[in-house]
Amino acid sequence: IDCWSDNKQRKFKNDFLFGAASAAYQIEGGWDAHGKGESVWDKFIHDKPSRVKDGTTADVACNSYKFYKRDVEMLKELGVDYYRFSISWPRLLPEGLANIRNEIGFDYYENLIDELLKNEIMPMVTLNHFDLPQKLQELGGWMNEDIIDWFEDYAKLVFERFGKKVKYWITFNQPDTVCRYGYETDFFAPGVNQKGTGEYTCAKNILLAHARVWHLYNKEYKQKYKGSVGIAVSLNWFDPLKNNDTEHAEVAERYRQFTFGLYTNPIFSKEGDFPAVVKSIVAKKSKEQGYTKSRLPSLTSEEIKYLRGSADFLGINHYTTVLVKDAKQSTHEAPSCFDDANVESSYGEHWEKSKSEWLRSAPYGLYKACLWLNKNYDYPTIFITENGWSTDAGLVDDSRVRNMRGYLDALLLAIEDGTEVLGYTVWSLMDNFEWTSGYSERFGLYEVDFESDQRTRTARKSALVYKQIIKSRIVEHGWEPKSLDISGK
Ligand code: PNW
Repeated sequence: IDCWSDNKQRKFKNDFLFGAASAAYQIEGGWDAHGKGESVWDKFIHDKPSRVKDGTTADVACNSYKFYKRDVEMLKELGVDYYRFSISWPRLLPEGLANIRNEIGFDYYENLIDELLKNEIMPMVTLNHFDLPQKLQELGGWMNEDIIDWFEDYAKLVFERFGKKVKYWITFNQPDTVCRYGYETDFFAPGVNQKGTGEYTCAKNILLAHARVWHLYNKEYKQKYKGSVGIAVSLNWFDPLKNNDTEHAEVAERYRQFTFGLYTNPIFSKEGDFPAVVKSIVAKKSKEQGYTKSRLPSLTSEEIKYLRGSADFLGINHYTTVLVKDAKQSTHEAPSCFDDANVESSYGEHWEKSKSEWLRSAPYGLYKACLWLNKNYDYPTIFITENGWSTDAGLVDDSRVRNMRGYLDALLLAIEDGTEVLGYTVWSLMDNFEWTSGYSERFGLYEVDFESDQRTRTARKSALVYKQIIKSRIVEHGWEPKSLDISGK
């Protein structure tokens, strides 16, 4: 029980939606099957396998390309309302552009969607979850503004084919992660490592690509299909290291703007544009560093208008809380987006540790993040598009259960205080390829045996607990499953 709990029994309303998430590259495998093109992640890892901690690849992963029906069966076992998955752009358009289409790829997603609908599970589809077609990267990827057209062409083909069956769309998963780790550094694909400008240039183009596709849907499909289009942003909470300290509070706020604010301010704030504090700091540092203009590109007044309000909902991928203080003498390489933000981060001493270095359990952060969004963006419509926990392999995952209950409690409080939340999505339905951590960090409600040809999936304890929460719509801390058999057969 959390210290801020008052023992009042809160309940999720009947129309509150529960889901589970995955992403194409992390689960599908079939990396070159039946005409699929190469993605930046295929190339990133094939070129240098040592980039992955355990030396594994996602070439087969969970083999959902073959076993997607089993995935739907699991979703059915859990009793979720929706499944958040992503489409691999290079599986549909092997070279990224609309001139060459891989019909087998379209059929794969059609089959998956039909299987979901047959089981009364709504598809929530992410158009791009990190796996950009490599051919487009060779043309500059997110650094080339032509990509706004390319992304629109891709989205149009997807809406034409699946618009009738899919009501929830997400343009991008964590554009912040793509730009910061893929373009500013070489930690993630495509590993461009352009310090000082990589993140900002990428951010502008990816935001405009998002807005283009929201406008496209709004104009051409909204009336007909009545769906909604949002964006999923990495939105952890940043608290001041020292509470009740004005300087620390300012630093935490600055860091919020340098991380998620860069992406949410242009779309969800009343004034639009990149956050004022980011604009002024980057302009000032750029000048000191001898640049002729700010490393942060400016947005024209038309672009600001075009971006503002260009989402039907805000998807938040929320995992943890980080405590920050000013770095004073920056320890970060300059110029870089890290030097611009200039903070040092740490975690609460007593926060439970997961298997991932960056992930500690601090549910109150979700509550605070929601209140911040309400205050700054006037009660936006929110989906929790990801929340989860990593462990070692093993079916009894009590730490995941604790974490999930804590975050759902926090969410209930945020809702009680007026937050407009449509649904909650667990990351992840099953263990999968955790990017550069390979299979060493398990996020699944279902364990996957990566040694077996069948990639056998088995429910963990947390799967049974989640099933019970969905059914009862309350978070019962003492509840224990009678057995680990979820199938009920
Ligand atoms: C998300 N952080 O990434 C991604 O959307 C998923 O594909 C991924 O598997 C999952 O979370 C677990 O990592 C994140 O440092 C990566 O706070 C890093 C952070 C958060 C989310």
